Amino acid sequence: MEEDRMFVTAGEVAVSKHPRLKDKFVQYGTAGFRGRAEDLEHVFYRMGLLAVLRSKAKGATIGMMITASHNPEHDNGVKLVDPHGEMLVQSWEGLATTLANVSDNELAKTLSEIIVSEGIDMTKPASVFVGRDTRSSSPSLARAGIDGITALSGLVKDFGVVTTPMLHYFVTCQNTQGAYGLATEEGYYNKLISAFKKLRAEKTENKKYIPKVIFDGANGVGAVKMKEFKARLGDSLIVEIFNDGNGILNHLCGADFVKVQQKPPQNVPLVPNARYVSVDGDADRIIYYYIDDQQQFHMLDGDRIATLVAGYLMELVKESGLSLNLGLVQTAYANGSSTNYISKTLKVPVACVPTGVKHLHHKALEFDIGVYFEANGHGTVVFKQAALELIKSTPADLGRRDNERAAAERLATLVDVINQTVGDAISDMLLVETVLHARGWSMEDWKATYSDLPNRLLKVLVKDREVVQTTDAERKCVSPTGLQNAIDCLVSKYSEGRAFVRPSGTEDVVRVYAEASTQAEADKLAVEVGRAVHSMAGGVGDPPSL
Ligand code: G16
Repeated sequence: MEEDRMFVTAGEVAVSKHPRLKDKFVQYGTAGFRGRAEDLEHVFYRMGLLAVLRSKAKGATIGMMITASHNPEHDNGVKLVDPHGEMLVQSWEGLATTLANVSDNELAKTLSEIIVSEGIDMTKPASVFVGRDTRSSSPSLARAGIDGITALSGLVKDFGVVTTPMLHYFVTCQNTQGAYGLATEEGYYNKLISAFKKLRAEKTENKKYIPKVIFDGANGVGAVKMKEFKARLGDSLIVEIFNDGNGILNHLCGADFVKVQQKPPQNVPLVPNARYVSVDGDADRIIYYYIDDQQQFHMLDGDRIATLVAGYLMELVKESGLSLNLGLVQTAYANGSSTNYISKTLKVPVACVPTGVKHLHHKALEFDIGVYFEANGHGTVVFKQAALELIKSTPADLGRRDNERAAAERLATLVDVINQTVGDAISDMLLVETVLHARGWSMEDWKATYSDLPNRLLKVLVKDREVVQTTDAERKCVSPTGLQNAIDCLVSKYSEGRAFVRPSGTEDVVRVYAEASTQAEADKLAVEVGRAVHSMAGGVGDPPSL
C-alpha cells in the first residue's frame, strides 16, 4: 500500500538523517518534550511525522512549536498545537511518547499501528504550521521536524522565529478560516493593537496611571516581538526594552527567574515605582513587579493578574446587565490569599486543577467567561461562543440602557486584546495595562487589593522524579509512602503553613512549594520539605538549602 511505502521511506530518512543515537527514554510532559538539545534531534523528526498524522486525523492544520521556554539555553523542546490552539489532546501524548522512543527500525511499524488505532485516512491532506524560539539549536531542530513533515508529504508553513502564543494564534486563525483573525504576524499585531488603542482612547481621570512599562525580554523571542509591538503602539504605551537578546537566554532574567528568585532581573535599571514586566523564553508567561521608595521589591504574579482581570471583567459583565457566569481557574501554586480574595471578596467561583495549560484551559472552557492563570504568569481568558455572540450583539441592542450597551461595547473590544488560544505574555500585558488605565491605578494600588502569604519555591534533584506521585490537583503526595505524612507534620508547625511537592513536567527535578505567615517561616518550611523529599525520594547531591 502507498502508506506502507511512505512509512518505510520515513524510517529510512530516520536512519540516514535523524537517527536515535542514545537509548534514553523521553516523555511528552507538561509542555511537550524537553531536554538537552543534542539528545532530541530524532524526537523533532518524529514529531514532524506525528504532526502529519494528527493533521490528517483532525482534517485541520496542526502547529509544531520548537522551544524549551523557561529552560536554560542548552535545552530545547517541541510541542504540538491542536486545531483550536489547544495543547495536543492527552490521548495523543501517549502516542507521541511511544513514537519518540521506538528504535529507528520499528518506526515504520509504529506509524502503521497509529493509523490503524486512530482510524486515520492517509489519503487526506495534511498541513503543519511551524514556529521556533531564538535558541541557537532551534533552526536545525526545526529542520529535523520539517523533514518529518515532508517525509509523509505534509504541507509546511514555516513562520520562523515567533512566540509560542503567536503560533497558537496562527493555527486557530487558519482553522477558523480567518474568523478568529488573519494567520499572519501583521494580522496578529493589528488585532491586538487596534483593540488596545481603541480602549486607550477613553480618558481616565486618575493620573496615577503612567503609560510606560520597562520590559525584560529574557534575551528571547519576547524581546524580538516586543520591538514590533513598540513600533506600532506609538505613544499609547511607551515600552523600554531590556535583555533584548544580547545576553544569555533566561539567564538571571525573565519571568521564571523573577518569580522563583523573587527579585528583579539583571541588566534592568531600577527606578522606584516604575512598572516592570518580565516574560519568559517563548513569551507565554508574564510577571509584573516594582521597587518602592524604600527600594523594596514587590511582585505581581499570575495570581495578581488573574484577580485584576477577573475583577474588571466581572464589573463589565454586571454593568452590561448580561447574564454570564465567570469563573477562575488556578493551580496548587496559587497563593492562599489570592484564592480567598477571589472567592470571598470578588465572589467569583474558583477551581483548582493540576499544573499545565492543558488542564487550566480545559476547565476554564466550562464557564461562559473563564479566566485561568498559573502563579508563574501563564494564563488567559476564554469565552464560550454563545457568550461572545451575546457580548458582540449587545451594543446594537436598543432595548438595553445606554450604560449597559457601553459596558458591552467595552467588553467586546477587550475580547480582541486577548489571545484566547493560549497564555500570551504580550497580549496579557496589554490586557493588564488596559485595566490599570481604566482604573487609573498605580502598582501600589494594584498591590493593595490583598496581601500575599509569603512563599518559597525550591527544586530538589532526585534520581527519578517519577517516584513522586500526587493526587487532588497535586496537593497531596501518594508516593513515596510516608512523604505526605512527613509534609503534614512539618506544615503543622507553622502558622498559615501549606506545602506540596510534585514532579516537574519540564525539568528533571521535584518542585517544592511552601507558604507561611512570614518569609523566614516559608523559607524554613520549604527547606524542611525539600529535605524530606531528598531523603525519601532518592535525592541526588546535597540536600536543598536556600
Ligand atoms: C510550562 C507549562 C506551564 C507550567 C510550566 C512549569 O511552561 O506550559 O503550564 O507551569 O511549564 O511546569 P513544570 O512545573 O511541570 O515544570 P513553559 O513556560 O515552560 O512552557
